[in-house]
Amino acid sequence: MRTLESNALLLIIGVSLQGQALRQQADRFGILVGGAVNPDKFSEAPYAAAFARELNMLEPENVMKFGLIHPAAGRYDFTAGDRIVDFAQKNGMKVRGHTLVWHSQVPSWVTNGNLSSDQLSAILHDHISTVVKHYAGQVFAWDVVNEAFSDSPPALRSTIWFDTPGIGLKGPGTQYIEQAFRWAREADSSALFFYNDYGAEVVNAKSNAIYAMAKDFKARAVPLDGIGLQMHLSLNANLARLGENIQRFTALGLQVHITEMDVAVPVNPDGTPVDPAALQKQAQIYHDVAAACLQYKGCSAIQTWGLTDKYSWIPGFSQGKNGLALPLDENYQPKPAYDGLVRAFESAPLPIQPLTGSFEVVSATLGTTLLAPDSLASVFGEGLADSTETGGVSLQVTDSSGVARVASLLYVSPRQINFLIPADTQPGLATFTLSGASALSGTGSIQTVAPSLFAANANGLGVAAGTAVRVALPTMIQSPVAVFQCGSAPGSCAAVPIDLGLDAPVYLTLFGTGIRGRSTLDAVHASIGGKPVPVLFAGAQPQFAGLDQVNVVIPLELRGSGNVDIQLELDGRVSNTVQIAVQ
Ligand code: 9MR
Repeated sequence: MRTLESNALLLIIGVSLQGQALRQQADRFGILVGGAVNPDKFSEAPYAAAFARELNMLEPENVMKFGLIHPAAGRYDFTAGDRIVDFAQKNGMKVRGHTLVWHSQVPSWVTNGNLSSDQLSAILHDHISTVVKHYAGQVFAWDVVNEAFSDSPPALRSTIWFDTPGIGLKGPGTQYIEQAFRWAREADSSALFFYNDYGAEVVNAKSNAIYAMAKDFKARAVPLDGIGLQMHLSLNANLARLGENIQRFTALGLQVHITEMDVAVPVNPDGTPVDPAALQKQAQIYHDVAAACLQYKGCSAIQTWGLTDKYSWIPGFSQGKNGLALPLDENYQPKPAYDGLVRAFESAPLPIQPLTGSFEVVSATLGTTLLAPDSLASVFGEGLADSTETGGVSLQVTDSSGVARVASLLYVSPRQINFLIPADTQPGLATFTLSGASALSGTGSIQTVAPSLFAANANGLGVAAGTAVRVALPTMIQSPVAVFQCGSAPGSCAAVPIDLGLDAPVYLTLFGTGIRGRSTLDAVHASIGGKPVPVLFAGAQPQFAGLDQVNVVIPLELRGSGNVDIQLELDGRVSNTVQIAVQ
């Protein structure tokens, strides 16, 4: 059992996020942060180091595309893809596969082969089947179909796979896409299969068309697991309806991955930004995209199309007009865009995960089986957010008379919630119901107990029962001192002598539970060595929720009593006894 002391420590632990790489930030949220990679660059040490340090996911920028992985009829080349898988496995990263069905990078043996629909169908089936099977268990998610919709008005793009001549499924609508997903599922029963596109990031005509397809696929159990939002953006990106778009796809039970993010910056011939504020604007866009994703549990990956400005498709594609699109600069140094991502992670509320494992309610102070009104209790399990924020979790205690009360939560960590059992909870069996991402409940037996003083537990460990404060009249108050000292060895707690030699009373501040909210000062009595002593205060310890404090005076006539028992009494119930040494 955790002692109050360890709970107290937990209460003050703060988590410093300074200096964490993106992947550590992402791990806190259980999401993936990835980058498109070129395995030819692994030999460049800073490249490999930056990818391994920052990311927990890799996606081949090109090497798993049809033209490279299946360059001739009946010939597959997995070498480059396998190097990515190998690098990822060595560095604890996942691999996202890209892409099985796309109109671009189709090799000439397919495009110029004068192939019939039947032949194309057989080729595509074999392609999907062979590639997905090769990477089964190594590639956790695939862009099965890429960019199948044209832009405006959104319609199925005319491609070799759809209608020129197509695989024989050009109507109605998305049937050829459906077929590709079914072939993928046939090849791997556990990978996640995505539809990936650009220009469909926010709610617009194109994303509406994709949404309609996704809804139809879900309704008919076509094996579609997610939507990739590519996120090739400019500085003018309008992201106002990004969250809404992510929301509607995740509401279908689909995952959303941000798959290819970059933000192109117009550059001068010398490579500097045309707009001096461009990198800050870019940082805000990176922030806003990550923040939108982090808002939705189903948005489970944020990936950039590359990682460093040294290698990016943007300058070539724009004939040098744009560049600087990625989070690290050409020297692998973080740019404002990188800080924008970090800022999004740092300011997003952590998701509340359901507790897994046992739901065990234990008293934090009184012993494992005894739960008392107004005392501190804990729930232990796995999976709660790594946060001292209690927002999002609530705990209700329904007592034996059926009355439900909300407990005050003092602390929520990945494995522990500390809370106060509400003061009016009636004795008997109570049900504790935790609500967060999902509801969990357990039971515990509530008993009204005598006040309890903290002392060493049976192992000699624990928290001292009190501190003594000597008041030298008329005004001087000395610093409090512990009246117990407990070592780490069993039974090593000893009372620290309290010297009553001076002509001034000693106030003893006792800590425990079972007082607050259930008594008035008059109802609390204390005795030292069997003799009643004045009680000056009994109530909540103001700085520590859940802890009670009782202040008593050690009268001067107890001088020289030696080891004596101190005990509290409330409503006829007496506390445990703790020894002090009065000299
Ligand atoms: O970044 C890729 C570039 O190196 C290739 O030449 C290009 C054409 O195959 O593809 C680029 O990646 C694209 C991705 O596969 C699909 N979405 C758009 C990406 C940028 O064009």
